[in-house]
Amino acid sequence: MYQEINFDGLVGPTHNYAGLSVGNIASLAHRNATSRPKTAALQGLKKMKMLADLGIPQAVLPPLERPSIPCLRRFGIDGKKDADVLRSASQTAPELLVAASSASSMWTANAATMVPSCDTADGKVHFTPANLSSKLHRAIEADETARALRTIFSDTSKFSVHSPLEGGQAMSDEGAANHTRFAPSFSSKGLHLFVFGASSLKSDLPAPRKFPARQTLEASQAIARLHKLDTTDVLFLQQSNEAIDAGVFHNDVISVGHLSTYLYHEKTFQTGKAAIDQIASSFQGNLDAIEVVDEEVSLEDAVSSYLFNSQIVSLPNGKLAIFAPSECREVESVHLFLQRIQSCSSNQIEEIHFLDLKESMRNGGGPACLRQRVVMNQEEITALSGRIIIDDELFSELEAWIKQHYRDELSREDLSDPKFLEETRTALDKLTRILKLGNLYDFQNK
Ligand code: SUG
Repeated sequence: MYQEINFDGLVGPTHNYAGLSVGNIASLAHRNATSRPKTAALQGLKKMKMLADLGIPQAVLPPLERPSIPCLRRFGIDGKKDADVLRSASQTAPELLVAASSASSMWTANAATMVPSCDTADGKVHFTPANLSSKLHRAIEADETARALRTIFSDTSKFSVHSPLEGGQAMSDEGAANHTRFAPSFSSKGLHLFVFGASSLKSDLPAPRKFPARQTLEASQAIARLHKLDTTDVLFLQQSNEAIDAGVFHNDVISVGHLSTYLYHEKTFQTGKAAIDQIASSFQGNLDAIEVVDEEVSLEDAVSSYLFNSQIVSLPNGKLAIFAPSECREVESVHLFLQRIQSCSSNQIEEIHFLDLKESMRNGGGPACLRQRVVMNQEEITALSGRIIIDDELFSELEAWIKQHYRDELSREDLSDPKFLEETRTALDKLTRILKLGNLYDFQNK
């Protein structure tokens, strides 16, 4: 019996608004605003608790070490002590320091692409950490994410954690945000939909004009091969350029799939309805396709509310629930749409919950961005390392830890404060003890 566990990223102590993501409208709109790291982390943790309380399996992934002094050193910023490196970076390369301080690893939908063992030729669970090569602050996550995944999914007889794809921009990969597994049940073989924005090798495919496409076809194809998926269980479809130019920088900002259900905007794919027909005909089950037409919810409303970044999850009774950002209640067209699908008996959606994730949302990260879905059987779950499954006790410890170690507010200047560097390290060091992850971070291994 397989089940899906949501691995949410714990928001790190450096959560801030640096405006680093061109193409992500919320990120640019909040550039240099004062952030509230404590609130952000508590909002994320509350989401985990809410799902766990409803009987939906929930786990947590630790944040990465930020500011990343090793990263600054790799880019040539020297100093005897780490505080010297920080000072030198703030004086000579302030933009680099900001990139090296981003708490962006919270959006674990971008941590990796994962496929379960029931779908792979070698019977292993496969992960490829995303190289995130389209943005510097995200690209520097990849190797550390690989380390964290190898620490937790450490049993190599069951889990295969690949290295992030090499090849830079041509192999640009953003992980599960552009990947959906459809299956009649968690235990049955799935259909893997890989959505890409552009191709690095085929010149005849259209590309967006205003904003960059973050996923290439070639990266998606490489992952499908590495994960030993059957070619008949794989589909590669191009995201609509119009959507990317409207701020849909990942496919999970315009569609969300879960088991047999697919909630999508009519402008999701470059080939429109033909793409949906392809999914339906390749799927070994009945696809419950819920289309949202532009007339009902415009692309603009979809992007500002993050409707499609809702999580769809299975409740213990087998019915589905939607966890939507609270912004969906504020955008009238979206709220009306949600009320309509909840009252409609032709779909499996029984409950709709709203989540206050405003701190993450201001950086363009909604509920679904904050989680990596991992489908595993019982043996694989038992083989996990660390203490990462959310229960009442772990929740309380993490809550107390956040309250003790996080700042209420953070601004750009705080990132160059050596005291802040120490604070984050004290916090992360303690976190590895709570989560029983050993010395995960570079600063612990010096
Ligand atoms: O990569 N924002 C993230 C948001 C990621 C959302 N993830 C998914 N859709 N799955 C990004 O654009 C903003 C950071 C800043 O500006 O400070 C940022 O990185």
